[in-house]
Amino acid sequence: MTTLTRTKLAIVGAGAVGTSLAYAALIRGSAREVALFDVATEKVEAEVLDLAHGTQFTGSSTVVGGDDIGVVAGADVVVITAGAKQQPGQTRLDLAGANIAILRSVLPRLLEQAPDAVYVLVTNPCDVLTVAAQQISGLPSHRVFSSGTVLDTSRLRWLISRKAGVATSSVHATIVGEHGDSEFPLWSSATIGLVPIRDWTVDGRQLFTWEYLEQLTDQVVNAAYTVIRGKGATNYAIGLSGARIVEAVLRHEDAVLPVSSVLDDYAGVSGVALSVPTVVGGSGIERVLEVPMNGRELGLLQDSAATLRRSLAGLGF
Ligand code: 6V0
Repeated sequence: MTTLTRTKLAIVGAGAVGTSLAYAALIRGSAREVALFDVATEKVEAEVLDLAHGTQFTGSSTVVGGDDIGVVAGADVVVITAGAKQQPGQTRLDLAGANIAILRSVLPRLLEQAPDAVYVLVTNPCDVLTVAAQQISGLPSHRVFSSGTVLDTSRLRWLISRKAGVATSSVHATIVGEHGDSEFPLWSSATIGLVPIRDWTVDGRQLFTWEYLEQLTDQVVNAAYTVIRGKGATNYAIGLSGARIVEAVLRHEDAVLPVSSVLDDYAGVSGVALSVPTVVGGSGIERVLEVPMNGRELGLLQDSAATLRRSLAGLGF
């Protein structure tokens, strides 16, 4: 995959997530230029050098960066990964106050440098931060959204593919709602190939019983906690998820991805950002898709929206 036009991806925050995104974007050729900005001078300069030293093997991409916000100038997409991350035992919503303060300080300066960019929030709690970023920046909601449940959906598809013995790309199942504890899968529309997941059988035996689907849901919801317990951060899969989203924008793909944007009367939900299948293209959010949901799923979506609304209200949004 190569990108022929001049495209620039700016990444704010050169920590575990930002650098993994840069690495994934360089290898995948997601953008012609990748720029990393971080306030930690030595760290960002070292990360840029280490990435640059490998560009002989990454096609025509270049990588630049530093502690001067000017490095993001003219970016087409800005991905924000700066901020505090979950410690063992913390939920994503616990991070909101500190990370909104970072947004308030950095967003106005980013907008000066990259006034026409599409802004993608990865920092957690990414749904809450999307509403905050939209209000702080005044950007139209199609230009500021979050990676939402793209990562969680990838986790779910991997689990299903392993059980069914098919390629991950042949699994069509999506996690929607908060990127956090109230997220849930849309089982009513999940298929493996063209087969509804509940009809998938091996030797005449149903593989995906309700009990098993519940276990899969728990594994996805708890995936980040499991990884963080073991290695302190999740970074590779979110790096790849971020690169995929960036490509959808820079290549004007109109790809359907479960990103999170501020909704306007979506199944009765307004003013809250949460993930639902969304067409992502050159303008950012091209269209939020109405998808079939059964009564239970609609109820879970309302519950997830209510969780986020309470969190936003507590933060003065
Ligand atoms: P990290 O490794 O601590 O890196 C954070 C970086 O942000 C550090 O290098 C800081 O110096 C930098 N930083 C802090 N303030 C600023 C600022 N004002 N301007 C520029 N840089 C700044 O954290 P990590 O990379 O592991 O995680 C970053 C965020 O991503 C956290 O909030 C995570 O919770 C979140 N994640 C979100 C995911 C998602 O799916 N949305 C997935 C994984 C992690």
